Formats: sequence, structure tokens, C-alpha cells
Amino acid sequence: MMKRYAIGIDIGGTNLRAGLVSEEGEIVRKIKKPTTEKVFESITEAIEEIRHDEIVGIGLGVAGLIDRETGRVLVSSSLHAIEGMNLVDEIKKIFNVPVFIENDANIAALGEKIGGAGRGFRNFVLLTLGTGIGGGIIYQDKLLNVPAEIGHMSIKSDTEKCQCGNIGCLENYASARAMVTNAVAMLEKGKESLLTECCKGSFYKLTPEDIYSAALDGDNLSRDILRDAGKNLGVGLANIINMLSPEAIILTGGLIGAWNIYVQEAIKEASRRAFKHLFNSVKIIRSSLVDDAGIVGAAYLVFNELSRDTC
Ligand code: BMX
Ligand code: ZN
Repeated sequence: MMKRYAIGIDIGGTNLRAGLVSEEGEIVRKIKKPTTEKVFESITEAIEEIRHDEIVGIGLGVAGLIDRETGRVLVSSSLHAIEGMNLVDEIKKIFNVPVFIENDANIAALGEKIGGAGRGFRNFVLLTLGTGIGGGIIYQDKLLNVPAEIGHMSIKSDTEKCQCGNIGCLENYASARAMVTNAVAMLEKGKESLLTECCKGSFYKLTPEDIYSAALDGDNLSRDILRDAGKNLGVGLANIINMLSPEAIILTGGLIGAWNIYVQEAIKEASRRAFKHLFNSVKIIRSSLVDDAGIVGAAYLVFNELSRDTC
């Protein structure tokens, strides 16, 4: 039987990743480009660059609130250029193949289920720990068709508003963006830290990597910021464990590099808060596909949807 390929595209606020994936789960080709202001053009250029004559479809993983049925991007605070657009219809018009769409973290969960750390579990929750915090839920071996906007669960009640309209979102206390905002505020107050040297006084250039390497060099402010963000993440993990009691929580995204301080603190906090029986039966582990999870998941969205349509 002819080998079938699909294109999987992972469109995050910072980078866009595209891959040509076989039905056996092999990534034949992949590219990574910055997500420019012209998001739609970036997507079509990536498809042109990676396409293959025999593709059966295109899967799109988009950061934001998605309507899977209509193919529309409802809300995307980091991809304003395609907000409100029916991305599925627009891509279909150009490439004339079936197109499917899902939230970026949801599609990463599908990727880990198909070819990564999620293969051995029937029920798990995936969190993307990056600029924002995304979520995806695999339940009884299937991707749950829900927004799973875990980064926007409230963990504090009386603080400033999130860009999503909610108050006290997990993302504003545990994401990379939260860490940098915290660090800049402390440095502007004149707090002693190695971070002052590394960004030579231009605090806006600070990155989460700077914070983590300063923490490894013994910088107390950086350690406190990572521990504080980890503690907040732990509140979110405890909520997930008590609500869903998954077999596993799979963590992915840039912040996984700070596992030893940030994630360890989160696991400690979750153990303090969640039901003991539930905490003891959940494995909190790293993604194995890492940046490729979105590409694999988006391609499998195509294979899954096409096989659904045929039965
Ligand atoms: C935000 C939200 C989620 C997304 C998560 C991770 C937007 C644009 N994004 O919480 O839909 O999954 O960020 O996004 O509203 P990333 O691009 O940082 O991985
Ligand atoms: Zn929010």
C-alpha cells in the first residue's frame, strides 16, 4: 500500500515548526522558523517548503482558543494576525487537501501519546511550560475534545487581571513570562543579583535561561524566582491531580531545562496539597518528543480524522 504522509504544523507565539510525517510516525523532514507578524504567510511558506506530492492532509496546532468544528481561531493573544480567521478554509483554498486544526498544547499531548512519553498511559495530562502554559488531556487513549486551557485556571483570587480576562491565572505565576516579569521587578527595586551583570542593566533583555544559569551559579534571587514559580506550578498540579487523577502528568516546553529547581519545587508543593492516594499514583515526567510533539500530533490529527471519516 502507498505510504501516506501528512504535514503537521505547530504554530506557537514565538516559533513555527512544520514536519512531513509518515503514518508510521517517522518525521521525514522538518523545519523551524520564527513566527512573524505575517502569521498566515509564515504558515503557507512553511507548507510550500515541506510539502510532498503524496500528502493526505495538513494538521495545524495553534496557540489559542480554537473551534475544531468550523476551523476558526477564536482567540489567540500571541497570534493576533489570525484571530477570527477560518484558518482551515483559508489553507484548504490554497493547498486543496483536507485540513484540521487543534490547540497547540492539545496537539502536543496527541503527539506524546502517539510517539512519545505518553505511549504507556491511557490517561495523562500534558502541560507546555513556555512563554505561556498550555494543556492537553488524553483520556482512555483519546485526545479529549476540550480547550484544556490549564494555564488559565485561577490559583489566586484577588490579583491583577490576565490577558484572557480571568483573575489569578496559573500562567501569570508559573510561566517563563511570569519569571522574567518577577525578576525585572526585583532588579528595578535594586535587589542584589548576578542577573544585573548578565543583562548589563537592560533588564528587558532578560531570559528564563539567564535566570536558570544564575540560579545554578548560586544567585539567591534567581533561585527564589524559580522556586516561587515552581510552588505556583505545584498548586496547578495538585488541582489537576485532585480533579482528574491522571496516571501521568507529562511536562514539556522551554522551562523543563530548569527541572532541578522549578519542577522539583512544583512536585514538592503538589505532594503537600493533593490527596495522598492520588499523588502517589501519578507519575510526573518529561516529554520525550519535546519540540517535535506538536508536529507529530498535528500530523496524527489528520490520519485520525481521515480514518474516522472512512468508517
Ligand atoms: C496560552 C494560550 C494557550 C496556549 C499556551 C501555550 C494563547 C495564544 N495561548 O495560555 O492556548 O496553549 O499559552 O502557548 O491564548 P505557547 O505558545 O507559549 O506554547
Ligand atoms: Zn488567563
